[in-house]
Parts: sequence; C-alpha cells; structure tokens
Amino acid sequence: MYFNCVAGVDLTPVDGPFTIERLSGTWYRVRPNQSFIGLEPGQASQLIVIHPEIMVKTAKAPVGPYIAFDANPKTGYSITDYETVPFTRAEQWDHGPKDLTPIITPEVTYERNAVISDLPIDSLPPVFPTPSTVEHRPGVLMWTSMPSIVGGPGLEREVALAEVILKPHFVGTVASHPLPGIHLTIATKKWQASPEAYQLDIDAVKGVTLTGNSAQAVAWGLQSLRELLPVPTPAKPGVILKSVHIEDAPRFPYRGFQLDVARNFQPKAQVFRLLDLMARYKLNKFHFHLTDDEGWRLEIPGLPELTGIGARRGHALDTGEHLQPAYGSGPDVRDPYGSGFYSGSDYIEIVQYAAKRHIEVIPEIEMPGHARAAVKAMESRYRQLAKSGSPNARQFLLNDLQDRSVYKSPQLYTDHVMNPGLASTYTFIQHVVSQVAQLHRKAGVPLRNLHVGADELPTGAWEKSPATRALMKREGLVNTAEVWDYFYNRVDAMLRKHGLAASGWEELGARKVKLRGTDKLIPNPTFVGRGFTLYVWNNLDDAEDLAYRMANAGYRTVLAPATNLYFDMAYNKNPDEPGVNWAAYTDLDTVFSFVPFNFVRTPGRDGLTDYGQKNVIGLEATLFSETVRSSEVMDYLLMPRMLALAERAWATDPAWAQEADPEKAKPLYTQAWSVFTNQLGKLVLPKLNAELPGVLYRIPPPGLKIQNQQVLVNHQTPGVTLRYTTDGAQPNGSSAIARAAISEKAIVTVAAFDSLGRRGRVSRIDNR
Ligand code: TNX
Repeated sequence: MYFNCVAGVDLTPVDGPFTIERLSGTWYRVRPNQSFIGLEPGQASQLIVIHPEIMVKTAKAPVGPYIAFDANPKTGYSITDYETVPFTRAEQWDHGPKDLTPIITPEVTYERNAVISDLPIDSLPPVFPTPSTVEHRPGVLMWTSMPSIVGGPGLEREVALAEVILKPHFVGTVASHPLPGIHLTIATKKWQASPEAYQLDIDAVKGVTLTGNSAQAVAWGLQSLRELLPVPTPAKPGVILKSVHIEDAPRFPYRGFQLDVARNFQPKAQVFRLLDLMARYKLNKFHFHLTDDEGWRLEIPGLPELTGIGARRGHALDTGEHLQPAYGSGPDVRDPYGSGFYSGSDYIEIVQYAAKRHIEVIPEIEMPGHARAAVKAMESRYRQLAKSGSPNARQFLLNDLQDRSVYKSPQLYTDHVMNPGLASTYTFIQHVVSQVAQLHRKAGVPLRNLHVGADELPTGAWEKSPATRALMKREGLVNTAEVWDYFYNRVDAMLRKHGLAASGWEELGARKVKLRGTDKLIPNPTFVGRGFTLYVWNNLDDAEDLAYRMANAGYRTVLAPATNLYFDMAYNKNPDEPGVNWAAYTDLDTVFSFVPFNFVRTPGRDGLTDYGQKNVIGLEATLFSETVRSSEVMDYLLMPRMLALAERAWATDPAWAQEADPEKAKPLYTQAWSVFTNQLGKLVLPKLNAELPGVLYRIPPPGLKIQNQQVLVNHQTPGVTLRYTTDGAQPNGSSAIARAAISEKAIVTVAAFDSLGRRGRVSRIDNR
C-alpha cells in the first residue's frame, strides 16, 4: 500500500506484520513482511504509523492511499473509502505546558470578537482598500439609464471596464446616454508621484470625473467606483451616487500574490478568477510558482519531457514516464491536481488576461533546488536519447549522474537539485528563459521580471559531485557558497541578455555563513547593487530580522513573512481547520495587524533603517499548495485573508502602527479592526457575492458564550446572519435567527450565513 504524508513518518521498525519504507520525498510504501500470515475476506489488520512530531492538523495526515499487488506491481488501485478520523485526544495537538497556543473554542472566539463594534454602514469608508482621502460633498448624482463613457487616448480598455461595471445597473433600460456621463483621462496628478495615483470625483452636475497618472491608475479608480456603486438590483435599474472627492495612491508599488500550481495544479479558469479577485482589490503582481519538485506546469517548446513527464504524477516504480504520487494525488495520472500544465497558448491567455487587468505576471522557474520535476524529466530525456545513440543526449541534463552528495531537502528529497558544474544545466536554463520570454512576446506583454527561485539548497548538495568539483577547481571556488555565486552570476548574465531583472527568494541575495558553528544568513555582498529583487519569507527565530537586514544592505525587498502572509498556514490551531502550521497560525487579524516597517519583536535584532525602508517595495502573500487539493480549499485559504493583504499593501500606514505608545496604539488598532471587519461583512463581501459569485471564502464560526444561562452570539464580520438550532442539527437557511441572546435550555448550534445564504463553520455550546 502506498500513501503520501506531508508531515513525514517515523521509520523506526515496529513489531507487526507490516514494514513501512520511504520511497522518495514524503511518499511511503507499506509492505507485508515475513510475519504476515494473510488476511481472510472481511478480516482486518491494524498498521501503526508514527508521526515524529505532534501532528495538530488533520491536513497533515496520510493521504492518497492505494494498493498495488506483487503480481502486477505497475498497477495501482486507489483506496477511496478511507477517512481521517477527527483528532480527539489532547496529545494530538497539545505540546505540553510550554504550548501557549490555544484551541479556539466558541468561548475564545466570543472573547476575540467582543472587541469588534457593530458600526453603521454610513460611518465606513465607502471604498476598499481604504483610499488616501475621501471627502464627502453635498448632492447626489442620478442615472436612470446607462451614462456615456468617454475616455482619452490609451484608455480603450478602461472604457470597456467602465461599461462592464455599469451595465448590470441598467438592465432593461434604454441606453439614452443621459448627461452627465463618465470622463476618464490620463493626466499627471502633481500631488502624487506614484504612476498608480488617481483622483475620482462624483458630482451631481459634472458626473464622474476620473483622472489617473496612467491607464493602470484609471483602472484602479474604476475599481473604486465599482465599490461605491450599490449592489446591482435588476428589478430596480438606475443608480444614485453620493457626491464625493477621492484622492488615492498605493502605499507600496508591489502588491503581490504568489500561487503555487506545482504541488497541486489549478485549472486555468481558477487562475482567471484569482486575477479577477486581485484586480478588484488593486493587487498588481501575480507571482506564478510554475515549477517545483513535484511538478513542472508550463509547456516549453523543444523540451516536451518537461510537461510530458514533469507535469504528470501517477503510480510508477521509477520516474521514466512520469513523476510519482505526491500530496495525495494517488495512482491515476489523470488526477486533475497531481497532473496538469498550461500549454503555451494557455499561458499566453493568462498573461493577457492579467495585463488587461494591469497585473504583471512574474513567472517563477525554481532553481537550483526545488527542481526535481525538471531534473527527472531531463534525466529521462537523456536516457531515452542515449539508448538511441543520440550524440545530444546530454544536452539538457541537469544532474551529475556520478553525484554522491548526501543531503535532504525540507520535503525529504535527495535527488532534486540542478548541478552547477554541468554545461548542460546552463543550456537548459538558457533555453527555458528564452522560451518564457518568447511566450510573453507572443502575448504582446514583454517579460520584465523573472523569478529564478533560489529557495533552500540543502546543506551537503553538490559537495560530492565530480562535475561540481571540477568546476571549483577550474574557477578557483573554495566552497558551496562560492559555487552558488558563480551559478547566479551566470544566470543573471543570461537574464540580462533578454533585458530581464532577476527576482528570487531571499537566498538569491544571502550568503550562508557559520556563526559559532551554526548556520546564519547574511546579506551577500556579491550581488548588492545588481538590481535583484528578494522575496524574504523567513522571519523565524534568528532570521526574524532577515528582511530588514537585506533591505538595509541595499537589496530591493518584497516582504513575504511566513508567519503573517503565508496563506497555506491554517487560520488557527484547531485540528480540523484546513492548512498547515510550520510557521504560525494566521487568522484574518494576523494578516491585518502586520506592520511592514516594524514587525521585528525580539530585542537586539535589527530594525529597518530609513535607507532600508526605501528598498522595501511591497508585500506579497503566498499560497503554497501541498494541502490545496481543490479550488474550494484554495478559495478558503485565500479569502478573506487576501483582503487584509490588500488593505496593508494599498492603504497608507495606519495610525495604530505609527503610535509608539502601546497604550495609545491599542484602542486605535481596535477601532481600525472594527472598521475593517464591518467593511467586509457589510460592503465588500456582499458586493463580491453579487458580482463574482462562487468565491468560497471562509465564513468563520460564531463566538458563543453563556451568561446568565443565556447564549450570547457574536461574529468576526458583523453583517452576516446568525442562525441557530436547538436539536443538534446544523442550522440551515430557515433556522431561527439569533438576534439577541438565546435562552433555550438546549445544545445550541449556531452558524453565520452570508448574503448568498451560504453557511459558514458551525459553533456549538451546551446550555442545558
Ligand atoms: C517553504 S518559503 C517553501 C515552500 C513550501 C512552503 C510551505 C519557500 C520559498 N519555500 O517550498 O511549499 O514552505 O509552506
């Protein structure tokens, strides 16, 4: 029997009729051993699998089990009638007295929600993310039918966007284009240097005047107009808009989101929907994690094996034809999350779809680590060609077949790195880079930034490779850190030939050194001033201040801290709450409360200097997809946290973050948090539901508390409808509404329902 387990399995032999072995990465096999005497039909046998750490999350349990029989070892039979039983024993999640992270009970939720006030809609900022300034003016603008939309040169797309936004409000009306209309123009807003700054005026007489520093700025202004418009009601066409003057510009030029489609694939339609979401909330950089150990998701002309082998996963005893199961993809190569890739024309469509929404696609090609899909695909290509005697068999080979290095990646791979000592490695990179650039050219959207990975080369890699040793001798390189510099020097040179700037994870600009015997990352002097952009994710332990040290040293930096902006982290510790937990539990307020310029908490670590601050170009949230085996899970982990990201990345530095005195900062923060949660519950999410239905964002469970024998109920996003039952059943759309305290003496089950009647997570309390 085979299975995957992202959390790893303890392989210490245990007594019993089965033996567990690790095949590669976190892919395991269980085999009957000598003491196995067979199973009669209907008979059961127990296998104990020990996880080396406290698991906490059911999402980390074994997944994708299947069976293969010795008589026919190449065929796997999926086991679908299995379940992960809920964790019920404290030792499954409790680390003991030092464990300060609570399980989130309905009572804890109640206390957390209690700081949120229910605010009237009129008191909320009418646009999300919060604009720099909003001045309400007297009067209202009324349209009874579709207004005329006039745009200056270069604004054809924005005129079309304005039409898309306005049309649903005038269904059934005759387009008489009443005055006043909508005027879109590009003109320099002197008050703001940002090319994304816009000014939006709504006036009873002059209509809507939207001026931006660029077409992109005008598009953002239209998103603001969309937020100002009421939810379209086809039965009552027409629009009444209050007069307002808005001046707005983003805090950060880089407002990004990274999607990993390598670990588990997402179809093109889901990528489009993500881009729609990003555009709504003015996020402008889509970092597309297209390759990793477990998948290569972009067709590259000339290298059919990359997708033919590297984009497919299924049961196999070797990687000659496709990769092996990972993250629960099971034995079947048709699994839609294990297998899948974007063809050249799919990719062109994605790039164009993004460009239309003023979003830059930054593709990522992972190297030299996290590259197993490419390494195995190129090894298989080599073997095929070598068999037929081709002189070019080694042309694109990525690994040194004589490599005896001993290393292990965080995902437990031992054979997943590109080798810097092979000329063919550079031939491969050169080919891929030029093909990706070519796809962008075909899309009519030139590639400007390419993310070249640089994540987590495990200690020990390359060290016993004859090819790398020969390189070191030739070039006079004394250690792996120097080989690393050599490698990225060459990669950078290739990128430059295509006019591309290199981006990478922090290690692109970091040097691994030893401090009193332990590893430490310092800013790498070699590449300062090269124009690299570093995405710094590690803010754990003594890397807490790494992002600031990089920026202070002169590296252009994007903040992507794992504790606050990694959306594969679960919202909380509860075992059944989806997601993982290696960095943190990341609830909505963990994202909302992130202070980009002052997040280091431990005394003695570095802060951000004024010089460093200029190098921080923005924020990025990521979604790594080890546990994202459906579009539903993707939506759930993404939203509404993406809204908190958008607010932090776009809105000006909030007052609470600038206040040095914690006593004064606290009430300011609480007020801002109330405003944000009320905006979500009353404006932003209902609007999203109406205009882009089907985004299955997380609707958190209500908070519950018993007081004077009554059940008090509250919620994180005021504005939802709270319904309850007293018979133990899950509430539905016709269950009683919890308007005030619930006094029934019963087990009370409560859930929130959003504007589309979708039920959120359920809370329960015993009031008998
Ligand atoms: C770390 S952060 C990784 C990824 C994993 C992720 C899971 C980074 C650049 N590398 O390879 O998918 O953690 O959270």
